[in-house]
Amino acid sequence: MYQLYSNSRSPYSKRVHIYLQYRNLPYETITIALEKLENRKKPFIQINPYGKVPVLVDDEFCLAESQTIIRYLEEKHSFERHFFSKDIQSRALLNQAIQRCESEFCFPGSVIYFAKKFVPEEKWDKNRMKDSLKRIGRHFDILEEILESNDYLHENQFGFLEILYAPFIKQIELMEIKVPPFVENWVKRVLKEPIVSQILAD
Ligand SMILES: N[C@@H](CCC(=O)N[C@@H](CS)C(=O)NCC(=O)O)C(=O)O
Repeated sequence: MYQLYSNSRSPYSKRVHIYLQYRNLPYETITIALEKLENRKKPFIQINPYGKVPVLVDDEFCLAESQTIIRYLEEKHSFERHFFSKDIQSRALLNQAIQRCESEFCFPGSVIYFAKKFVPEEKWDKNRMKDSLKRIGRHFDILEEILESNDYLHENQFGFLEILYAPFIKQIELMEIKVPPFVENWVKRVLKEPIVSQILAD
């Protein structure tokens, strides 16, 4: 059985919970109390020297980084509808979209989210937040073009990308970002997926 080092408030951990349950893979959760800085102390720091959750343990093998964990599990198991197609260009396009999800949405989104949630307004880095908002706006315009003629981002099926985006699009209201109509419907569709809604409920 897999073990997942995780924290219930961590969006990156939630990605892996969604994936494991979507794929029906048995696992146990080991909670790391970030608020008590357990992630910065032994034994966790020996498991991931960067002190971040999630980390997957597969027997003796430890792996950090949410999208790397999902990719590892997807490559290890042979599922009927694999997230990675056999076609090299389709795989490359998925990799491109994964990269853009991280750098053009999740990263700038976190800048806004963490400021609004944890930092008093007088200490906000407003220029950085404005720049992040601009980047997300451009990213959404690009997603909007895809979603005008597709229900999902890659090969028109719920998949890897939706799992990566899910915990972050759940926070979209707090980020106060203008969301174009097709993206808005996609957000609703993704958050309504039974496993997604169950894991993101709390
Ligand atoms: N790129 C990493 C990011 C992981 C991450 O930032 N985890 C946060 C929780 S959401 C964490 O453990 N933060 C603790 C810290 O940085 O001290 C991934 O995709 O897994």
